[in-house]
Amino acid sequence: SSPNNAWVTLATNDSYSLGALVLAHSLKTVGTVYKLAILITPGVTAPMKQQIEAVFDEVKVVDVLDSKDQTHLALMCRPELGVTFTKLHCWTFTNYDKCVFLDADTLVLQNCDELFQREELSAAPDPGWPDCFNSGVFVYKPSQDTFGQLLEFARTRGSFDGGDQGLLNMFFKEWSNTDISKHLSFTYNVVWSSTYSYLPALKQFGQNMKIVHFISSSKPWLQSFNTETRLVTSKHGGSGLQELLQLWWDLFCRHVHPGLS
Ligand code: UPG
Repeated sequence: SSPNNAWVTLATNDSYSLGALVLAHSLKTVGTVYKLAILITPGVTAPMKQQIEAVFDEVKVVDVLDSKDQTHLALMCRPELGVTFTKLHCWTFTNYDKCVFLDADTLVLQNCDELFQREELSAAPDPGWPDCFNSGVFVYKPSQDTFGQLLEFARTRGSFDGGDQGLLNMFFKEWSNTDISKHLSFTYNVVWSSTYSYLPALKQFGQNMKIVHFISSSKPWLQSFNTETRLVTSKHGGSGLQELLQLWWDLFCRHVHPGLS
């Protein structure tokens, strides 16, 4: 039997939940043998939660307003780190041996179950500053102890970008110069930026892409979609983005939309 591993994502509201649902179906489509788990907050509505429960093996509701928990205390000092704190809860899935966290705006194109052979913390470089890893895809080992240390770090040191990426890069700062096996190939987190791309590399290596990450304005659910032709039209267009957005919408139409109506 396969090890007790899980893919983990996060959604704090219904729009990110759409991303999480499509992501889950993309993982099923590529035939992963591992579990699907998700962190949600009370910002996700009841009907959406039902859809999520039908697809994910485990749904953990994190209530950031619970005044008795450690998280809330930390939050009071730094309210701007709300979503960051929520993502850190992924370390509390201690019922799994190892996990891979995926942002809700990622899409899995090919099976990548081999990621679970990597150790904490493995991630791919961020194209904006490649000495930092992008925190949209990372391999980690759930641990209450690490969770506690991360919260303490957040409370005392904060995050240099106000988000989880700055925090995690400071906490796991040896990532940049210690162990190359913790550097995932960019193909595991192809951060799609509308402002920059290395076109010849895309042409050469594009077919190796395993996970695409639709950051900022390229979020699939924010594009316009023609319900008659079933085609998406991106304002940001160009260089293969359109095709990837279409893949997202095809999964959405086939597996997610029927459950919503
Ligand atoms: N998220 C929510 N609700 C929100 C905002 C974010 O559930 O209102 C979750 C969701 O899973 C999302 C992730 O958090 O995919 C990251 O947020 P996103 O809006 O996708 O951030 P980006 O600007 O696209 O991403 C960069 C990094 C990402 C990091 C984030 C903040 O790629 O990994 O979490 O910056 O540091």
